[in-house]
Formats: sequence, structure tokens, C-alpha cells
Amino acid sequence: MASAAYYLGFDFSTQQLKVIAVNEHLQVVYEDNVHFDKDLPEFGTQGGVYVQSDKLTVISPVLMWIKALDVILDKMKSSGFNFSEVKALSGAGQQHGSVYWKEGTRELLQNLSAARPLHKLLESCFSLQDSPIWMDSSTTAECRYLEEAVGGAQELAKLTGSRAYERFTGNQIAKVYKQKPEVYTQTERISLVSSFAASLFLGDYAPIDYSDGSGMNLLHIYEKMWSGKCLDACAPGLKEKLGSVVPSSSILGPVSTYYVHRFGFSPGCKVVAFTGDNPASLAGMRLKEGDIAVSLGTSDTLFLWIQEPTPALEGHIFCNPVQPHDYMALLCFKNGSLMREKIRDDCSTGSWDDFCKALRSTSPGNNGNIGFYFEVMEITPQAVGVHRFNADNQKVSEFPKDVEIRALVEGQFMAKRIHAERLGYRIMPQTRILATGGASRNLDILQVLSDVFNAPVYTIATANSACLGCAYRAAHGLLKEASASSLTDVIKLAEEHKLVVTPRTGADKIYEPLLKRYAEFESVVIRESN
Ligand code: 5FX
Repeated sequence: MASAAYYLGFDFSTQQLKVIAVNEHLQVVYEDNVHFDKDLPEFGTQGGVYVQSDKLTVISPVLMWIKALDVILDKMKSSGFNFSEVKALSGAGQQHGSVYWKEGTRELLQNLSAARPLHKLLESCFSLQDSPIWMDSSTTAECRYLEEAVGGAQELAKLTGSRAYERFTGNQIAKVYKQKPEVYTQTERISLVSSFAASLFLGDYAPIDYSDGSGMNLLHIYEKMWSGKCLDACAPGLKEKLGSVVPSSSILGPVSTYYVHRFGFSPGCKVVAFTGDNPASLAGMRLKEGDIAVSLGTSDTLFLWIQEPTPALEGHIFCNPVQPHDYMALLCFKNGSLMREKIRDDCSTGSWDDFCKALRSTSPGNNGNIGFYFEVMEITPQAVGVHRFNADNQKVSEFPKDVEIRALVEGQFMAKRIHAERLGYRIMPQTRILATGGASRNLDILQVLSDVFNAPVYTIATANSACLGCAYRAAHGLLKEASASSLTDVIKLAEEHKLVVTPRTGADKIYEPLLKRYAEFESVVIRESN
């Protein structure tokens, strides 16, 4: 019998460690997880983190992540998973978090004894036991300093893809250097959660990949090199501590002999660079050039595949994890389902059926009526409150209920299109909108999405998309060596996305002028909110 080929994807996310194995047809053959709070109660985390008393500092214990890896591999072994068939593995980590390896650890990593679990072997290898993670917002001073050092927020965005954000790693490193200089001095290597996890498999320090590296406010996203200006503004001697950066689909080397002896991995099993969870999701959702994924959840998130980005003060541009010459953008809108549910309750007595009837009984363009609905301070754009404008461009205090419902849904999607285009996104003839999340089950909402973007909408299942994306990336990393194929070629094997709606004829003519007006009113709303 021909031997199987398995590819493993790991996801070191905030609350749990997940693993997925796919076979050579990219079908999932194994899935498991270790939940930090529940399965590793000895660390006493809540939601996988410790929130400090200032409520701004949020950290996670590094050894918890390592122990979770011990536990998940033991579980796989006891369930009979055949590690010897794994041809390649890759993984994802929550973005922005940083790990501080103590002086002298590289040698230890290179000589791991297979007789002991990793968390015992690496017990005293970190100069910081608790890692700052993406939920941390304690570095406002460092952010302002960095922006000033490079000539302003827009300049920093032009270099690194984002203005300074508290959770971005450069600002976190600057805080460690300032507040704990002895820790910084003792540190031999600083990893992201992703490259830290890759290092565990590699038995050596793994380089940071371009895509996750873009979430640090340190990487020049066009030159794909650390920006000297940014490094200097954060801490001295930082370049040496960060190591090199590599394309996200690079093969880093074979798996450490630790895994060969302890779990029966093949010595030929390759470790493909790990990346951030959002870039990994882009791979898992199987986005292609020009595609856009819209996650319609509590908050709405947009993942865009962009070729020529124009970084702005809102949103993030990352190097593309799948195609190294391209980019991806991430945009977050806080008032997503929260707002849709509020208007459903106010205007259609809590019934989605009535909400949809209202969408069907009103026409695209809403006869020129436009609304902004931000129950809480929005991220994109920074604005708050409810603002309504009628066809004569006058501010009005209310709309009839069905007009209100359409104004909300059209407004939410027009904002997405406008902000996507500001980041350099262009709708192309082959563009697909991949919709996911709770509201993607509602075809009338999706019809508006399709009309506003003038593109077909497909629905996709995204449970564990980061983890699955890494199993795909592991396969791609290996196969591209042999045949120079793209991830798109590799994932042809996976199930097709389902086409659910196409734009109505003439929608583009209606929304073109409306989008212009929406953008103008948005500036008014931002001014009024501040
Ligand atoms: C992205 O910029 C984020 O901060 C989060 O989505 C984390 O990656 C979650 F893990």
C-alpha cells in the first residue's frame, strides 16, 4: 500500500493550541486542541491571559504555550496518529505577542533530550516569563515616540503598513527596554509567538516571516527588511536580537531530532515558516488575488488581497503570506452585528424575517438616504453616534423604519468598500467576496453586500481557518520546492466555495455616486464625533 502524506498545521491562539492534519487530498484527517484555562489550570489564566491591575497590561506565560505543545503531541501519540507520515508542518501564532529567549538558550534548543517534555527542558530559558500579547494597550507613550521619530503617523504607516499601535511588537519591545533594561540585556533573541513556536519544532531560533513581521511597526514592508529608523527608535542592538526575516512559505529546515526520537516523526519532515493567525486565515479561507473576505460577526473584519497598497491611518497592511510580492490588508469595524441587532430590535420588533422584508421592499440606493450607525466608538472610522442624511443632503433626525434598515446595511458595506479602496484595494473582474460569520447566513444582507461591491458573494466555513491555513501552507511550502506551484494550485484540491448571490444589474450605476456622498458625509461625521 502506498504510504500516506500528512501535513500538520498548529495554531497558538490566545485561548488554546489547535492542530489539524490534512492528507495529500487536503482532507482533514485529525483535529485536536488544548484549552489553556481548562486543560492547564496550573497556570491560572483567564481566556489564556493575565490582565494586570492597570487593565492595560495583558500577558501570557510562555511555559503554558510550551506545555500545551507537550500535551497536544502526547494526545496525538496516544490516539495512534502516525507522525512518520508527516511530510511538512507549519503553524500560526496570535499576532504581535513577543517572546524573550535568555542568553545561551540557542545551544540548549539545538540539543534537546528526547527523554523529557519540552516545558521541563526549557523551564529557565526565558528572560521574561510572561509575554506581552496583542490585547496589551499599555504602550501609548512608546507609540507617540516612534511616530515622532520617523516623521509622523502617516510616515510610519508608509514604511511599516500601519501607524503605531499599542499592541504592535516594536512598541512592546521599547517598553521592555525602558522598564526592564536588565531583561533586555539578558535577551539573546526576541521572537514573535509564531516564530517562537516554529523554533520549538526546528530546535533552533526560527526567523520571523514577512507577513507576521509586518505587525511589529518595525519591518519595511516594501523592502522586506528591518527599518533602521524604527529599530533605533525602539531599543539599541535590536537588529541582532530579531534575527533575519524570510518569505512566509520558506522551508526553515527539518524538524528537530527531538520529535524524531520522542514521537516518531520522519527525519525528513520539514518545518515551513510559521506566521500570524490573520495571515494564516487568509490562506485557510483560500483567498486569491483580488478576493476579499468579509467576516460578519460581533464586529466585522475585512481581509483583502492587495497588489499595490496605499497604507493609511486606519487599517493594517501586511506582506501577503501566500504570494510574497503581494500584500494583504486587515480592517476592523466594531459596530457589526451589535448594530444590526439593535436596528433589528428597534425597527423590526426583533425579527430577522421582518428586517429582511424591509431590505426587499426598499430599492438599492435607498432613494438617496444615507445613515451612519455607531453605537460604540468605531475603529474604522473613529466616529460615534447615529447620523442620517436625506437625498437633499440635509441632516435629519429619523427615517421611516424600512429606510432605516436599508440605510444601516448599505452604510456598513459602503464604509467597507471605501476604506478598502483607501488601502489600495481594487475590485477586479475576477473578484470574489467570501462571506463568513453569523450574518453571512442572511441572503438579503448578502445581496446588499454584492450590490455595493458589484461582485459575486460566496459563503465559506471558517472554523479554525488559521490552523487549516497552516496545514495548507505546510503542503504548499513543500510542494513548491518540487514544482514551483502557487498555494492557489495546491488548494485546488480543497472543496469549492459556494456562490450565493450575484450583483443586480445596474447596481454599479446606483452606488458609484452614493459612495462618493457617503465618503463626504463620513468626514462630517468624524468631525462631529470629535
Ligand atoms: C490583529 O492585529 C490582532 O491583534 C488579533 O487579531 C490577533 O492576531 C489575535 F490573535
